[in-house]
Amino acid sequence: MIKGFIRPPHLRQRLVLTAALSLLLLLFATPASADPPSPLNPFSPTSGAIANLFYLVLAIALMVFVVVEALIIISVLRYRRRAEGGPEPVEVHGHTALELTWTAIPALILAVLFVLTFQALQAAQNPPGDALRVQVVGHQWWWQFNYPDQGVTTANQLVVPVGQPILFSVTSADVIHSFWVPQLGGKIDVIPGQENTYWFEVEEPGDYHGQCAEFCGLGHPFMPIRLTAVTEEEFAVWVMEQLAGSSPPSEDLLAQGKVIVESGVCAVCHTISGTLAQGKKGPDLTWFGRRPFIGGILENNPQNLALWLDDPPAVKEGALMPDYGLSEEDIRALVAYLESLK
Ligand code: HEC
Ligand SMILES: [Cu+2]
Repeated sequence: MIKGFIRPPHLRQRLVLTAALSLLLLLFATPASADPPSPLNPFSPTSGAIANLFYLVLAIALMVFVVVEALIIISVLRYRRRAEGGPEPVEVHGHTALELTWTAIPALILAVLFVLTFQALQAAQNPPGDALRVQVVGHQWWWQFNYPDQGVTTANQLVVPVGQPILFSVTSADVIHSFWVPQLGGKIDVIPGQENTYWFEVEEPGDYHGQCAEFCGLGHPFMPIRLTAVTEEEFAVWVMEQLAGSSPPSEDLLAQGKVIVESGVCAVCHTISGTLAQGKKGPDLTWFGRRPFIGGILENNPQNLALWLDDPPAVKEGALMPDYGLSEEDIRALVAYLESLK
């Protein structure tokens, strides 16, 4: 045996190590920067309530951590073996007061957290007063948004006014998804055959990023939610723009594109209001030319649209719009027509 080689570390070394590790843990527990769409950077009263709950739980956990660690360190120091052959330590069995205390305190903490969590959940479900209604339908792998009171339908892109509660009723056309815009509210399950409701209110204009938060198949990572919050006036203008009839294309190319869409190749799945295309399986294309993204992931411009029409699953893995082997001429006509819908 190599004497003194595998010696238990000194008490002071052990303390330094413990302190260093604790510091490291604290570093990791520090909230990340405000840049990513973090639930800890809330812009809605409901997400604010969730963030506050998180900080409360964190504070309580830190207090428990400090008290428990302090007791451990004090015990280690105070009751360490001081000398070889000292007296045996006294063995203690049961301590009613202590046991009652360490049962009562956690029970109390849990009871308080239960009540506060329940209140936050209730508040997130029932909007105060007048709310804008939005129906969310999850599809593999895109979002359908209906505004029943405005008669507007969009895909992947949500536009909402600031300072007004928005009441979402959420369901799915196929599998289970989860609707989540982290800075605005908690996750809500998107379940076929069931309607879940919840609300949030956006406090500041801007773009907010969300994402399907329940694995729903191949295209799951490409199921973003683009939410733009605008002023009440801008929202009214947006609704009017959505409702204004689409002007019939005059040029030959546009007309040709429209014919292809209406002939049934596209019409079985897509709706373009004011035309014969009334399919419901794919996104509504009525104002496709105004939409910033194709499939929610690709910038909407003629080049990208041509790429999409040429082979949708090549652009977005798993997309449920097949490659129709369209000719170059057909694609040109379709791009002209679809991009003119604005
Ligand atoms: C079998 C049904 C089906 C048919 C037929 C179909 N599509 Fe699609 N289309 C879809 C689905 C589903 C999506 C959504 C794919 C995704 O984002 O995952 C889509 C998406 C699109 C988009 C992007 C929409 C958006 O808002 O991002 C365009 C543009 C489009 N289709 C055009 C066409 C055209 C033009 C035709 C006819 C040549 C056509 N589609 C035929 C099902 C179909
Ligand atoms: Cu999904």
